[in-house]
Amino acid sequence: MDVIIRSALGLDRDEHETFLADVIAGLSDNPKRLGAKYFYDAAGSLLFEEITGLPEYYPTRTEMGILRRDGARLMGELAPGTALVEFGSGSTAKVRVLLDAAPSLAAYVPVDISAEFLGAEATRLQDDYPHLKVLPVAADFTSLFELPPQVRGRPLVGFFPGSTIGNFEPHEADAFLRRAARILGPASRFIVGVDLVKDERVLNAAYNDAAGVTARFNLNVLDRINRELGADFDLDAFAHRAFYNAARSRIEMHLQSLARQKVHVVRRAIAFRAGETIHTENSYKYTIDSFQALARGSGWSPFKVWTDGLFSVHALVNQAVDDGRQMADDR
Ligand code: SAH
Ligand code: AVI
Repeated sequence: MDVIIRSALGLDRDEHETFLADVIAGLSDNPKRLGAKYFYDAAGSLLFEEITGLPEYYPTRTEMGILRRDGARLMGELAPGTALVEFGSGSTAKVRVLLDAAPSLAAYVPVDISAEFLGAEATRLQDDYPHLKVLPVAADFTSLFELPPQVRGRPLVGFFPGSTIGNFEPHEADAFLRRAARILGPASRFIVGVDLVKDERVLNAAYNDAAGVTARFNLNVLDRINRELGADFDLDAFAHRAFYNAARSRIEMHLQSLARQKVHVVRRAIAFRAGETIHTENSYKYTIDSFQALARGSGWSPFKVWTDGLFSVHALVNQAVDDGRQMADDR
């Protein structure tokens, strides 16, 4: 399976150099921070898959339930030759439900930053759906990227499940939605999975599982920096911390230094105070109205939402074609 690698347009720096520059900049900042996209090397992708099966991590199970129940309705009627473009495809478990619900789809473009995992998943999917054109693209969706030439000119439906949109700051989510509208084009629709604000105990448990898998997922980013950038983080000297910040409607994940220590990244020494943290991820939770307001301001018209009370799946239509018209089944 050929994976098309599309680097960020306008940036001519090699991925390794960008990773190093981002790590040095983030660890030199106050408070220290690392971008959540760096969780996803091959090991991180496998750890995330393990998270999705944990009893405490409800988002995958609940979104799957909605897709199984309402998949055909949320795909709606498809013009001949329609292609589905998934942002952050991961294991492709969810798209299989949509492919089964909409067998007339002609092509599927999984887009993911975790290139090795993407290649393996795309091959598996192609074997299971031999009549579908599977066209994987390894790209960072925080920049503009090109779709494969085989889908240009086709009607496109975007799919962004898992509440990965929650890992963006609200202004980044706005920029992402605008970029997606540009990538998918004026006649497109977009299906977006969004986790909902809920009881803090449920949220805190989902990011502090008893088996410690989320802790391993969080710590893996330090392991990755050691492996790929020759750093000397002692993983036993950092602890996973995750908590719900109600004022900002987000789960925050941090790695806390258990002692005063120095870590070296290339030849740079980074000093940590005992108790100091590296902020590694936010996972924003929305209400149905707050997400629809965000979408409306970012180039998309919401026309339908499905929810089980814990999670929501939104169908949006590109404002470039919707032209302000109300859809018949407006919520
Ligand atoms: N869609 C799957 C996986 C969600 S995990 C699900 O719903 O279960 C988030 C996925 O997005 C991972 O596969 C990760 O590799 C990918 N990802 C994270 N940041 C990314 C980025 N900046 N560009 C492209 N893919 C990214
Ligand atoms: C991919 N993303 C939506 C997950 C989330 O819930 O924010 C990543 C994750 N982090 C810890 N557990 C899962």
